[in-house]
Amino acid sequence: MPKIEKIIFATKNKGKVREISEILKFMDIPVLTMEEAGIEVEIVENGKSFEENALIKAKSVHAVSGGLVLADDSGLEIDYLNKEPGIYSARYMGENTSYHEKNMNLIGRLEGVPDDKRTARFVCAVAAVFPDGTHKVVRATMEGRIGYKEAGSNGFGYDPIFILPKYGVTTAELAPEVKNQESHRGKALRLMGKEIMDYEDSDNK
Ligand code: ITT
Repeated sequence: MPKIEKIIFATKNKGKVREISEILKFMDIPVLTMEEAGIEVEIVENGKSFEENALIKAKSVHAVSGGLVLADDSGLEIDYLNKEPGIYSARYMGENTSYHEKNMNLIGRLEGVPDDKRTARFVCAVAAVFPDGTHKVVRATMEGRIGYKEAGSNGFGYDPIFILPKYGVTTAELAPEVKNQESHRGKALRLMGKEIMDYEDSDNK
C-alpha cells in the first residue's frame, strides 16, 4: 500500500501551526504549512458550521495541491452569550483587533455573571481531503469557563481568558504539551490520525 508521504495543512494561523506540528508528531508524516508548500489560494469561509468551514478550507487547498490536505476550523462558544463568538471567533470585532481587546470585551460582556453561568468550550473541526478526493470531518471540544481577567502568555487567541477547571488555570498558563493533551485541537487531530491510518490501510487508492 502506498504510504502518505506528506500532509499539507490549510491554515494561515501561526498559533495553530505551532500546535498542529507538535500534536501530529505521532503520525511520523511531515506536515507542511500552505506557505511551506508554496500554495496561495483565496479561501471564502462562508460555511454555517465549524465542519463546513473546515471542509471548505481543505477542499480549496486540495483543488490546487492534490495529496492529503487537512484543515482546522475552531472557535470559542460562550454559553451565556448564546455561543458567541462561535464560528466567528477569528472575525469577532474585526480580524485586525488585538486579542487583548477581544478578551477584555468578552469579560466586560460577562460582568456580574457568576461562575456557574460562565461556562464555555473550545470547538475544533478537522477536515481531511484525501489523495483520491474523498473526505472526512471530525470534531472535538474542550469544556471550561471564562475567567475574570486575562492570565498567561502561552497559546494564542482566547487562551488567556479560558479556564480549564481540571487545572484551575487558563489554557494560556498551561505548558503547551498539557494544552495539546487536553485541547479540542489535540483530540480532533488524534481522531483524524486514526482516519488517516485507516485510509492508508484501505484499498481505495
Ligand atoms: P485559518 O482559517 O487560516 O486556519 P483562523 O485564525 O482564521 O486561521 P479559524 O477561522 O478557525 O482560524 O478561527 C479560529 C479562531 O478561534 C482563532 O483565530 C482563535 O481566535 C480562536 N481559537 C481557536 N482555537 C483556539 C485555541 O486553542 N486557543 C485560543 N483561541 C482559539
